Amino acid sequence: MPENPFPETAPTTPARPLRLGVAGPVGVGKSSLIATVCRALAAELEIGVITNDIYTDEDARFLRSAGVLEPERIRAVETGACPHTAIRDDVTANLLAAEDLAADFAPLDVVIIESGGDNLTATFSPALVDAQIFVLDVAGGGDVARKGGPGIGRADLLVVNKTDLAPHVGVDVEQMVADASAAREGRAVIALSRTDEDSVAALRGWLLDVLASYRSGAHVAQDPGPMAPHFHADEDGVGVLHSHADGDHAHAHDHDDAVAR
Ligand SMILES: Nc1nc2c(ncn2[C@@H]2O[C@H](COP(=O)(O)OP(=O)(O)O)[C@@H](O)[C@H]2O)c(=O)[nH]1
Ligand SMILES: [Mg+2]
Repeated sequence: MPENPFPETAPTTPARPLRLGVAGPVGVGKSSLIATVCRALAAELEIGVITNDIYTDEDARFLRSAGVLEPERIRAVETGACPHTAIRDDVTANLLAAEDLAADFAPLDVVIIESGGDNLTATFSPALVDAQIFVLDVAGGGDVARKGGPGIGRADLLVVNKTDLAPHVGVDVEQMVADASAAREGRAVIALSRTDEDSVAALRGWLLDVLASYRSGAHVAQDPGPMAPHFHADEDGVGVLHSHADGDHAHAHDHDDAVAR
């Protein structure tokens, strides 16, 4: 083939794997969803996983024991007291882990990054992930989807998880999905249960579509926006109210307002 005289106009094939974030509060089923995705796609995609735990590598160990990937393909980043910082404000540790995985297991198709998940509004920086899933579960209540927040409103995909539990917790899944869709102005919503094959197929199809769009150069990483101000303990066990407004990269904890525990 003759050399392209206009290389800058040539379609660009991304040189690195798609990075996919999975965020949402503790217990909504993020690790289980990642295990489900790995199971559904392991035969056709090369996948690596990074977990973000506060003090442990619990999520990484769960995923290794699920046996869905070679254990070495699952890496843990320990984030300290403020896990959302590592996915939004200072993403260095996660970027290094993603690059190491991509180098060690080249060529990878997808690196999935699970957030530490302590907060309803934590979102990934578009500097870290190309696309992100926000996960809610029906057991958290049918009205959560209506309450909004950056992840619920603007993540690339919202998953309403554990739909098999809906009859037991009195939640109307269709209504919850309709509320979520309204809050998201048409962005994708999937009602998922790991025991419902059709819903797993929908999730699988969504990821393959995003991957195809990423590879074609058409996909643009979106920023759902900064998380809401929130309150939690810092490294010294002192309660602090703080925000992650864009530009707040110093992530200063205002100890004047600190509340001793
Ligand atoms: N009934 C039901 N339980 C689920 C489903 N997915 C996850 N779980 C359970 O929810 C709990 C929390 O799941 P986990 O993946 O650790 O949540 P994470 O903290 O968001 O990573 C575990 O006991 C899982 O077995 C599901 O589709 N249906
Ligand atoms: Mg987890």
